[in-house]
Amino acid sequence: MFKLPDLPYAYDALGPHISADIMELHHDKHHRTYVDKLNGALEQHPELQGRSIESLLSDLASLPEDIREIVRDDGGGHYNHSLFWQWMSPNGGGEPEGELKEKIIQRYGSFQAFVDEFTTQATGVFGSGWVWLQPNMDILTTPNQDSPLMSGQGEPLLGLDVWEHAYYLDYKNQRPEYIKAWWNVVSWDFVSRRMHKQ
Ligand code: MN3
Repeated sequence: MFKLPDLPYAYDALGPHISADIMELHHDKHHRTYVDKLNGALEQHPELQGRSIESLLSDLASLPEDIREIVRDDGGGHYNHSLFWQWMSPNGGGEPEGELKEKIIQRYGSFQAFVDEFTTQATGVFGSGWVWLQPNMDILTTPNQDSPLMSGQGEPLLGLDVWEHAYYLDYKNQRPEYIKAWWNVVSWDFVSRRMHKQ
């Protein structure tokens, strides 16, 4: 059975950029619902229990049809959010260092150019979805709770949730304001550790 991971910091730790109200709702309600629904689906298929979330999401086509969409949506939600909490930190913001910074500059010309491109793509996601930085330095977007993992594009180094539930309480419908604020809490340390893990 999958478990809701604890936040690695207090609900109010990301203020004023992201409020305690949002963090509590987003983690305790939204993420918990993904975990509960995923577990509910797997209860009907004991043979799948014990598989990692990465293994389930990277091979959706092999899953029984009756739970495939639930694993895609709620399993995707669990995987994405488990990472999302770690992609933010009260000590975040600023710029990456070392090899990660070099790779970004090599691809985008400057760190600011990368931020601008990522922001443009995040702003442009229609409806609910995510924007990602991949190990090959591509920026991708996905709808709903889809992950690049599902399309064989590997695990993302960095991701941003642009569902309205991620920002509506603080920023109403102003997604660009949320994205601007989010850069102040990005944990480049965690992004860098994921890059070196691969
Ligand atoms: Mn979310």
